[in-house]
Amino acid sequence: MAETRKVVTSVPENSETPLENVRSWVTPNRLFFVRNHFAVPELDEQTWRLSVGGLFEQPREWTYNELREMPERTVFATSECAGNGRSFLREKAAGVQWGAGAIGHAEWTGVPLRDVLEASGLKPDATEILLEGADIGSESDHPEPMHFARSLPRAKALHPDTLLALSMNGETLEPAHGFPVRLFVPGWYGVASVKWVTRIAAIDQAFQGYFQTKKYTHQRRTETGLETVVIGPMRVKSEIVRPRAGDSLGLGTHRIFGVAWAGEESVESVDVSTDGGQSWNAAQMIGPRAAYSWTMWEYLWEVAAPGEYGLLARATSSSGLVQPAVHDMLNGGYMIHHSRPTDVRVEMARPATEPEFDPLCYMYDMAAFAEENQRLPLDAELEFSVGAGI
Ligand SMILES: Nc1nc2c(c(=O)[nH]1)N[C@H]1C(S)=C(S)[C@@H](COP(=O)(O)O)O[C@H]1N2
Ligand SMILES: [Mo]
Repeated sequence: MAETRKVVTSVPENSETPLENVRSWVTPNRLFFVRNHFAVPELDEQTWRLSVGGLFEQPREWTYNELREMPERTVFATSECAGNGRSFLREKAAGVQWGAGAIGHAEWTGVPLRDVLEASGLKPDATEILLEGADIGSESDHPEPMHFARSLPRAKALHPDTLLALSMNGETLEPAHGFPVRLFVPGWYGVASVKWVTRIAAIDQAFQGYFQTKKYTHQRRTETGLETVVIGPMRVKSEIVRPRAGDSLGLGTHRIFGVAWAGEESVESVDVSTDGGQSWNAAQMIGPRAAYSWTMWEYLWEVAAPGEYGLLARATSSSGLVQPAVHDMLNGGYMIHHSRPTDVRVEMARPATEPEFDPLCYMYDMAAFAEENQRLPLDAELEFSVGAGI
């Protein structure tokens, strides 16, 4: 049976990427995690309309074909749900109980949001761009039905890499991932990337929507106390993919393999500890290292004594931000990016079971992917995603 997403809740669908089987830089669409608050709206590309209104010189409406005729741009980027890893928190937090797999990495293609905003003459006094999805529903603390909606600060909305995405990994968006058109905000937690977009409004006040102010916020300490902040850029984080927590290994050499990402930045390095954080060793980076994109890494661990081992990985971003050791309680049930131990047992008698695989096969997978999509060699493609970020 073909591999599928790991279902956390089925109505609405919330499902994880089967992270433990990741072997390629790009996550296939059918395995890419899904985070839905409400039922997937049934949209038809013939009748779909995008209304652009508010602080514009010429408010207008777009059809799907009009949007498709605009110049396209492609960005490789990782998307992580802000609640990813919530089930591992010692103090249970409300919300979907995600494991580690509410994350994926894809090639996103679409029309820069900026081009659509400029086509309508965005007024200088617009401070935020509000995007609304066609999906509608209620939450336990908000019984009135509402659309999923979020705003972006003007600067991020105008960044050329912020896309009204039409395709993912060279394929038309799946309904679950936002067909026909979704916003994609590289480097930001998934919540910013509004799916099934049907309405855009330019506004001059802070948007007060439910998913902007009641959910998907965190606290920050200021000189005068605590301040509520809207969730934005993804934090630096790594994840050990193999071995898995609870595995029993034999004596010998083991390949510790994982991924790391750093929001709008690229990953500079990953360090691995096999003694619960007392000592650290540099991991080997595998494949591309680019802004917005996750990077694969490995560390060859030679273990000569049986026992219980706590494996840890710690990523550092290109600007020197380091993954923290503990969860920041001010983040609540979001932005869970500390190094989480992967506890394994090493036994005297057990033979090494981890199948050997050559790092070159990762490179091969990427080349095959690019070829299959009849694109340029992947290293040329990557120039698109190496943005400065904001
Ligand atoms: N319209 C709409 N957009 C949405 C959501 C949603 O429920 N409705 N969920 C958001 C959240 S919290 C995340 S993490 C991402 C998930 O995108 P994906 O399902 O394509 O992985 O979509 C975001 N955009
Ligand atoms: Mo999310």
